[in-house]
Amino acid sequence: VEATIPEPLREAWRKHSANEFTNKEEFETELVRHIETTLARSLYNCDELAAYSGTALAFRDRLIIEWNKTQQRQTFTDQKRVYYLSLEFLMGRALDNAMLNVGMKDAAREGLADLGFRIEDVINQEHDAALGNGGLGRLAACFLDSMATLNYPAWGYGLRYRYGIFKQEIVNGYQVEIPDYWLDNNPWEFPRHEITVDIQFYGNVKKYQDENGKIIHSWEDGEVVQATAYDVPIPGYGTKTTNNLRLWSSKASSGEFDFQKFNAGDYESAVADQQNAETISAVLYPNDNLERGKELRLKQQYFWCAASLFDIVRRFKKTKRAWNEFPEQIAIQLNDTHPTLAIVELQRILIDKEGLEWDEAWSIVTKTFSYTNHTVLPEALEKWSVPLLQNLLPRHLQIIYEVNLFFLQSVEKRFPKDRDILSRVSIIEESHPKMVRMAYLAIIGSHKVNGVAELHSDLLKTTLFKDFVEIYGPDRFMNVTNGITPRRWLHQANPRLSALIAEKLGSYDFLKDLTLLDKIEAFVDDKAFREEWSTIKRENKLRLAKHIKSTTGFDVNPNALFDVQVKRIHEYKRQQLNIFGVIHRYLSIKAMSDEEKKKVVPRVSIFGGKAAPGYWMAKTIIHLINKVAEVVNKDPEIGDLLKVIFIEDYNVSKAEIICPASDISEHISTAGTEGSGTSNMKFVLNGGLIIGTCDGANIEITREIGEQNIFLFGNLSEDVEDLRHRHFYGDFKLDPQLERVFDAIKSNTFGDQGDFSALTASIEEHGDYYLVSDDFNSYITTHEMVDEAFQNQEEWLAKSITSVARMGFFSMDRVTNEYADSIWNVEPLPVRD
Ligand code: KOT
Repeated sequence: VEATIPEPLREAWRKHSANEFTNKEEFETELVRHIETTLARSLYNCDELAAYSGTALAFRDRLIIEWNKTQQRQTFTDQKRVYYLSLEFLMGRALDNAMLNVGMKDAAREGLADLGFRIEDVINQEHDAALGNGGLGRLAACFLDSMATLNYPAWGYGLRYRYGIFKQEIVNGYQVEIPDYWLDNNPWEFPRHEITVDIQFYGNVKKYQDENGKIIHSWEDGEVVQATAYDVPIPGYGTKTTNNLRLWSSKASSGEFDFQKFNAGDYESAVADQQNAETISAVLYPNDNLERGKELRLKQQYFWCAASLFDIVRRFKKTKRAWNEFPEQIAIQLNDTHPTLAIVELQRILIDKEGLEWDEAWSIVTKTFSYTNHTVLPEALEKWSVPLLQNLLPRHLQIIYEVNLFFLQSVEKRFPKDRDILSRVSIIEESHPKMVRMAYLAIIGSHKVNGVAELHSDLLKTTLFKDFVEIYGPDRFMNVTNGITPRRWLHQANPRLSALIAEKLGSYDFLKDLTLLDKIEAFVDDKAFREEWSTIKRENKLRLAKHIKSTTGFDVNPNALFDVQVKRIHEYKRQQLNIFGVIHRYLSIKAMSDEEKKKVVPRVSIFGGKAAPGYWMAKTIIHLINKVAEVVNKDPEIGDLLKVIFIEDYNVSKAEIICPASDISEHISTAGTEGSGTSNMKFVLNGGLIIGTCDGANIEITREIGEQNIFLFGNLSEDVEDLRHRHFYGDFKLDPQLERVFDAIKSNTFGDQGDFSALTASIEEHGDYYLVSDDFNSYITTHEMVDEAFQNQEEWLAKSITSVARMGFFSMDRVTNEYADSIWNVEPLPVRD
């Protein structure tokens, strides 16, 4: 294509093509130009928000220049690309990240200062892009950052929700949800009104025979909704590569609205159709680790999969390659089962639209797709009812049945004597109504399936997917332990620590190769280094204390041990264990003499996280935390020894303040329930110690940093089933210390005990599924060890430094390279100048 454009034309374009600012002066010129022209403001009415918009526009120009070059290079080189399909991308803010990635933050800081602004205030104007719930969506965002940084030709595909995850307010101790409308003046997206796809729903399937006697399936009638592309540039760190995140937005197919209906006087129904179509991409489902089988969710999934697949196939067809080259050009990663319909959609395109034979098509499909499982929790495993699919996607249901038939036939051939295996592994669960098991469909339609931490992947192989390991052999199943991007989670969140490390290592190279961190272990006894390290932690604690003061009005003592648990609220993550532990501590302090109190290590227990709006038990836990905070924080017998803080509306930008400020953080899920966890990694990378169960990635963190540097407690995963079984048969005795906590709750110490009875009953009366009582003693004892360890600040500091030094393994770059090598088979493609 490149060669077909005449040289004079190319020369003219080259001569006039946009230039990037390269220093402070040029940045200021661009900033003022955007403020005065794009924004129509001036020196006299430029507030911080306008300064933010201007700065964002200036950096956006830079990203777009790089984005164009990257996309051209990827198109002309025509090398294999990765498509990462995720219903969630929890990006957080973009400006700070863009400044750091292009290496111009210092220039921007000085330039903004010249023009009368503080860079921190400007950065703080940005609204988080919060198109995700928690770990799964944040992992997708870290993938994008690493894929760009490592120069992989890669695109993300997602939905452009009008409303991201709700904003959380705490009113009288209860969570209240506020819609998160985030799209006004979002400079980071580019509407591509010319890139649209019509997506069909409902209707019915007609069968024909063509002139050669071949059976043709035609999906007819139904409704059509239009998908429009919105592109978000994703800059890599220290590279020109700028990848693309394409988000789809829905609207009625006929454009504005149906003019026929409108002219016929049916204005209301014309507008209603429009609104109906727009509903598809209106709102992110606010459930983490929970699937509820709602029709609108299924519509979202198909809308997004079909638009993305159409786009990918359209791009492939332009290359004029043969279909069997499709898997050599394209790798599609499924972020959990949410995009599983993409497998069915590709098969449909290949056989119904492109006329391939079933087997040839299916071979292309399975070579193209791979699937990541993130959870073993039964309530999170997606199943769609057959009647729902029949109605919404009739042709897809036929294909699913066909895939299942061929699959079961092959299983029967291999295991002729095993009667039960067929019903166990069937994609269709024979329930009422029948259900489609999406995880099974995803396994059967992929060439690789991975879990997200060693324990999690082992559990998949020995429990959930055991039969499939028998059927396909162990090679289809693998582990890739999660990671985090050191750019955002060290450099951006903790600039001073990053600078200290860079000073010792001689460069910022560790941000691109995190294993280089191991070199700081040599400074563990260096006095000046240690002092600087602890000063930085203190500064970070002060920054958080300031945030707490401004949002809650409470003063917290920066010398106290900051004990943090921030993540989605879920029974399996056991914030209830934490707050019961806090109550235990409160009761213990109250029972102390003045003399005994002098020995207490002051604590600030910090909680944060959202509960799914329909998850009552999670909301009850939030309520209890806030009620305990009310009582404890104003109890004169307690003073500074214990404070309980609930940080409202925990999100990515708050995590950037919280993670660097913890002394200890809590990762205390019931063993065998957390897929990986990634906040554990963020805290350790920022020099915090952790208390955790032997679950998810905690186990591998322990292996890397050494068990003397982590506080592990609680029952092991292999004992969980047996304990639950015993509880079920009545073998349950409430831990006596927990009983004391429950007694306090029941005597209305924290407000009306009736508010919390479901929570205590789930433990005392309903089998304690999450083993709170079984782990309570071990938890309390381990916290006593934490107190003791904290009193020896010198040793604590050594643990902190050593742990950071050994965290290289948890870089998202390692993760991305593992996927690239063993799943996608793609190579980096650096951008030329
Ligand atoms: C499941 C259904 C709906 C929405 C989210 C999920 C979900 C989230 N399943 N697993 N996760 C988390 O994924 C993270 C990234 O791999 C893990 O670190 C974490 O342990 C999972 O709970």
